[in-house]
Amino acid sequence: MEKFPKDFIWGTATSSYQIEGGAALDGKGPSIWDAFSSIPGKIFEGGTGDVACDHYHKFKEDVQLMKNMGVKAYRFSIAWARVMPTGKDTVNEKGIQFYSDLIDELLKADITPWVTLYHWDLPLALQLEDDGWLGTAIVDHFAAYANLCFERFGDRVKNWITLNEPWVVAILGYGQGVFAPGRTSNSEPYLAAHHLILAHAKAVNLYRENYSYQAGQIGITNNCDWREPLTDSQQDKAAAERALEFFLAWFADPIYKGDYPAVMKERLGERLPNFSAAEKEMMLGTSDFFGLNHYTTMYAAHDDGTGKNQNVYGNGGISEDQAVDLSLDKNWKLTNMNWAVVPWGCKKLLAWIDERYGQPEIIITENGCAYVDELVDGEVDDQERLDFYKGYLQACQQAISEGIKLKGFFAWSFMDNFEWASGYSKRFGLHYVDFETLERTPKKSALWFKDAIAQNSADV
Ligand code: GBH
Repeated sequence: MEKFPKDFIWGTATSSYQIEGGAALDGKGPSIWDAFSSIPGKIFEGGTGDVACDHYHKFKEDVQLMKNMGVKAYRFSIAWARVMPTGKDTVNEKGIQFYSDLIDELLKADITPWVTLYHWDLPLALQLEDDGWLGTAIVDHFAAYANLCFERFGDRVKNWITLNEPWVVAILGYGQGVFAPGRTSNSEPYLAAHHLILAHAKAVNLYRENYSYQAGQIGITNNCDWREPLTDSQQDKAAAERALEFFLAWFADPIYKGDYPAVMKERLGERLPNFSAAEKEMMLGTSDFFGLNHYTTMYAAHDDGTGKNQNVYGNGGISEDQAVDLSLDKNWKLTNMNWAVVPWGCKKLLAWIDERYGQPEIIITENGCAYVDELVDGEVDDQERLDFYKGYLQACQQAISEGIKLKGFFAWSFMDNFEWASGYSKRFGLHYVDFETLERTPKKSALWFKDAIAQNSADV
């Protein structure tokens, strides 16, 4: 049986708005997701995160369920507006207390906390007063908020992730408008992304300068789906490479190489902001590990202008900027999100990162799938999810055996939750949540994980 390295980090992940509820409790301020989900038509069947999984009240039970699974690490996010209701200045001590109690509960259960500072729930006040990620003020506000978290939690939290998936914030929030704050533009995504990267870099610099005594590590999590050339033609190979650059290198190049990819500069002209020399220096090397969220794969072909496949299958960012046509293979199995299950794409992406960024330590901070799960006689037989994880974890194992420095894997998600624009209609969890009673039940995949973790292998 093929084993993972001894110290492999087996974890599971969630985010604040998707699970906590308590949207206006104990002094929490509103976030852009509270506002966005209150607008009719934005969320499937009008779902909101007002209650979600009520993790705010049930966190002890949830930690116990994690402990039952034997996970070594738990990745969660802090709701900025819970600890700073207006996003700046005033601190909400009750909000601090909630996360402090959660951290203590995890440590008591021998589970290492991995904390994401920003998983999309920006304090609404910062959107209204400072234009959210479009304004420059956000960089300092984010750093001050990060500072508060390091100061209050850094004695116990040693693993920090500044931002979750800035690509999603920029493209879905400011390009396509399907996520908060719901704006549509072909230039704002590049501006928002610019401030996201600078905010990340400033927070990391601050952590390293002021909190080195805490002896923790800090990084960023980017998301990327694999892009496989549709044919062997030079044009399609170049299209796939370009698609990956517009997807992942957009955010990773500034951090690992000090600037945006050349292809983005060429194609975007003045819609892509410039970094000053001082900013480049501030950004360079600001990730102690390469955080990666990976879900799926698509074929990429050169878009010859006829746009035959263009955007039919999904979202490739602002596709006209890339001149890439995306498509799926008819033989690929699809999840309930219509995302294709292609484990070898995961391995190829890991190899691409390994090569382009000089063998960084990589952590898969999210991987998972939605299926139509049903609770029958107290059990959920989600064999498809189990097969999905088996496939992706075996691909991870192969990558490691080829020398790629993959250090950990967090399953998305610990439990079914508020799936953004899809509301409560998509289930990604290892635990089933009945959204009427809020009762949690481990799915078959959670039980499989328990064995996999115990044996430190995907071949169980
Ligand atoms: C993650 O993002 C989020 O971090 C998490 O909060 C969320 O619950 C989870 O995914 C599940 O959705 O639309 O066909 O072009 C996932 C990022 C980016 C992965 C887009 C899939 C698109 C396939 N996603 N990608 S398609």
